[in-house]
Amino acid sequence: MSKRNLIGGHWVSAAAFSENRNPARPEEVIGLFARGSAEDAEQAVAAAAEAFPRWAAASPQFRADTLDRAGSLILARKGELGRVLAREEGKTLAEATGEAVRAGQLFKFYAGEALRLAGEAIDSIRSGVDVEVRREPLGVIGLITPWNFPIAIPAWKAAPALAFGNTVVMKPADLTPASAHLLAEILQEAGCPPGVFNLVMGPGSVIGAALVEHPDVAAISFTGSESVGQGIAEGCARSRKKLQMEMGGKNPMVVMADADLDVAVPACINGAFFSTGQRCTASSRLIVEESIHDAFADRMHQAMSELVLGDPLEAATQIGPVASESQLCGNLGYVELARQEGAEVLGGGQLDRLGYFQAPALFLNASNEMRVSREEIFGPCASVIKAQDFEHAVALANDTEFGLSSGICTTSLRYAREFKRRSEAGMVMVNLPTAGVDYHVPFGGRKGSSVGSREQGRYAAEFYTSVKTAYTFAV
Ligand code: UN1
Repeated sequence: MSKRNLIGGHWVSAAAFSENRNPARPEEVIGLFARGSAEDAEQAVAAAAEAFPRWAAASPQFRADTLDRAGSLILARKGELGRVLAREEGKTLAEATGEAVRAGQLFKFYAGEALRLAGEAIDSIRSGVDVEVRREPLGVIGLITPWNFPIAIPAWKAAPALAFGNTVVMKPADLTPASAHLLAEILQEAGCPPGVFNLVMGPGSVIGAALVEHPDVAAISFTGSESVGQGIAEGCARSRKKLQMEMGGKNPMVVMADADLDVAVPACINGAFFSTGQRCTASSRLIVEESIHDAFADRMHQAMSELVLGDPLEAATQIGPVASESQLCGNLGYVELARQEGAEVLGGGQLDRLGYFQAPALFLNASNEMRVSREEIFGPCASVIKAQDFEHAVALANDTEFGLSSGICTTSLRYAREFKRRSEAGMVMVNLPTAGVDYHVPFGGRKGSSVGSREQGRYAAEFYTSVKTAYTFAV
C-alpha cells in the first residue's frame, strides 16, 4: 500500500512514490512511500505556520496529554514498530524494538517537560523594576533525520519541539521512511491538532533544501552526514536560522592494561559492531595499551568468530545487514583501503548470501594517521591502535576532527577520573561501550561532530525555545 505525506492533518498523495526495500532481502519491497516535491514542503510549512499560534498558546497540560498519549501508543505498538524498523533498516529485532521503546519513553519524558519549562525572576539593578526571563517557542521547526535510528531520532527531535509549543515539518531519511510514517500516524491518533506535526518524505536535496531555505522555518535540527551538514549550515547561515546538527564521530575506546577483559572485550564488540556499526557513537578506534595488545586482539578475534550474523527478524541474530548497497560498497572500499594503508585486516568480507551482509572487521596494527582511523566509515569496522601508556592513549583519543563520544576500560579510579576530564568529547563512558545512550540526559559532541546546543534531556529546551527578558516598572 502506498504511504502518503501528512500535511495540515491530511494524508496527501505525491506525484511519485519510492520503493522501500529490506536490506536483508533486497527483493522484498516493504512499501511505496511518497516522494514529495518542494511544493509539498512549502505546503507543509504553511500548515505548520498556521497551526503555530494556537499550539503555542495551548495549555501545557494539553500538549503534555497529547505527547503522553503518543508515548503510550508507541509503547503499545512497540512490536509492530520494531518489526517495521528491523525490516527497513536491518538492525536486529531486539535492537529495533528497544529503539521503539526509547521513542515511547522520549514522548513520555517530554510530556512531563511541557509542564516543567521554567524561566527566572531576578531583581533589576534599578529599584522598582522586576526582570523576568521566559522561554518561548520558536515557531516552525524543520527536522531532518537519518536512516540509522529511524524512530528514536525523529522522537528525540519531535517530542521536545512539540512539548515546548513549536510546530514541526519532518523530513525522514529516504532509505527508512516507514518508521517515521508510523510515528506520524500515531501522532494523528494521539490527537495532535492538524498542522502541528507534518511529515514530508522525499529526497533531501529537494525537501531538506526547501526547509532550509524557507523564510517561515525558524530553526533546523539535523542528524546525518558531514557533507550534507555542511550544505545545511551554509543554507541556514544565508537564511539566518537557528541550527542544531549532529554529524558523526570517530569515537575512541581506550583499553588500559589494568582493564578487566571480560568487561572490555564485550564493550568493544558491542560498541564497534552492534547495529552493524551504523551508529555515530560507534567505537571505531580501539586504543589498546601495548602490553595487553596481543591478548586483547586474540580475545576480540574469538568473540568476533562467535557473533551470529543473519536475518534481523531471527531471534538468534546479533548483527544484521548493512542498510544499503551503497553503504556496503563504501565499507568494502574502506576494508581495501585498510590493506593498502598497511593494516592487518581481520574479517570484513561480504558474506556469500543474499542481502547486504558484511563480516565485522578489525584493522590491526593501524596507526591513528591512516584514513581508516580518521574518516567515519559507518560500518562494522574498527581500527586497533597501540598506545605506550595512559598519556599516549589520551593524546591518541583526542587526535581526531570529531568529538562525539569516547570511552575507557580500566579498573583504575585515577585513569577513569583523568580520562573523563581530559577527553575532548561530548560524552565519556567508563567501562561501557561508546554507543548506547540514555534518553533523558544531554546528547551531543564537540569539534566536527556537532553544531549548536545539546539534544535530549532538559538541555533540549536550549534549542527549541527562545529566551525573552521582560522588564516591568510597577508605576
Ligand atoms: C546511541 O548510541 O544510543 O546517529 C545513539 C547516531 C546517534 C545516535 C546514537 N545520533 O548514531
